[in-house]
Amino acid sequence: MTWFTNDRFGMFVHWGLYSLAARHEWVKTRERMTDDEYRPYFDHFDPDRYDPAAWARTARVAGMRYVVLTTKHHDGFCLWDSDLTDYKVTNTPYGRDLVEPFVEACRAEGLKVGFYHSLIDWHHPAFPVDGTHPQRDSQSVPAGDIAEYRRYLHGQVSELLTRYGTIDYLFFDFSYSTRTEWWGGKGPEDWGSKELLATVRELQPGILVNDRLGIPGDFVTPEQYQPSGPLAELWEACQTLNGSWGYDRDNLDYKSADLLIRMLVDGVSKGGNLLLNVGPNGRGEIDPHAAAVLAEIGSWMDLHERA
Ligand code: FUL
Repeated sequence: MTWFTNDRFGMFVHWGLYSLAARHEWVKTRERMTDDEYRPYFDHFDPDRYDPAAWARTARVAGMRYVVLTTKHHDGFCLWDSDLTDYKVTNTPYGRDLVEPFVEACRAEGLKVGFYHSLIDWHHPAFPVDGTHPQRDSQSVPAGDIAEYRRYLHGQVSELLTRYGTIDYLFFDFSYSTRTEWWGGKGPEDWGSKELLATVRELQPGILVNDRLGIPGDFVTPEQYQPSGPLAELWEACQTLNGSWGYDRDNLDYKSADLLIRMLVDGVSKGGNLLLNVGPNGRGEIDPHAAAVLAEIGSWMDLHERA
């Protein structure tokens, strides 16, 4: 854990089909879209401006020391060439694995590599419809098969942890240890959390794993708030620049660099990390507002950071 508590500041990257919709990463479920309605984003996914070296440079210059990419978000779209689904980048017009160049670019900048991976999946037919699902109000949804989905989930995590060398960090999303009505009650036994975590540790002995499998992990993840004091566990606040994780074109409600620096200092003073999000657009670029805020943070870090 030494690197994690030393480095303190990371970049979260939410990027996927929803970046083309450009109005929040939950757009499919917020607007109750069917697979067919969501399909155009897949058919047009062709990020010609994807330049992971530029992302990694932006992160490093901002003073960030690790980067965490959404390999699959809740919409189920996979940014790598998974053998277990057709719903992946290599079947879009872009046609190439996006994760490998991302990992290489991070390493080239001396950054640690993290993956975010959604437990929830709004595309896989075996995933039982729950309160988060776009088809939650539909009268005729198939029951799903959680055991089959669990095999898929475990298989995909194994792919991610065996194809790209050392992976330093894994952010699963999300489970509650207590069952709640609104989202349908999936918990650690549905995900096979214990077995999954054991596999993760076997495949990547040095990896740090978050707490959202619904069982204890290595660190906890306050989301969009700063804890009021030090916590008993290792912790990392994840924060957005403008309230949205996925690219949200018309949302210009950006936090100032001043506020974000205060949040970083506040967290570090309480023993925590800051994972600050960017949502690149559908062409793969970090938009100018986000880039400007990060550059300003970088100037401050350059003056005040101590190795
Ligand atoms: C949440 C997700 O539902 C959001 O879309 C985002 O990925 C955030 C970091 O975690 O639980």
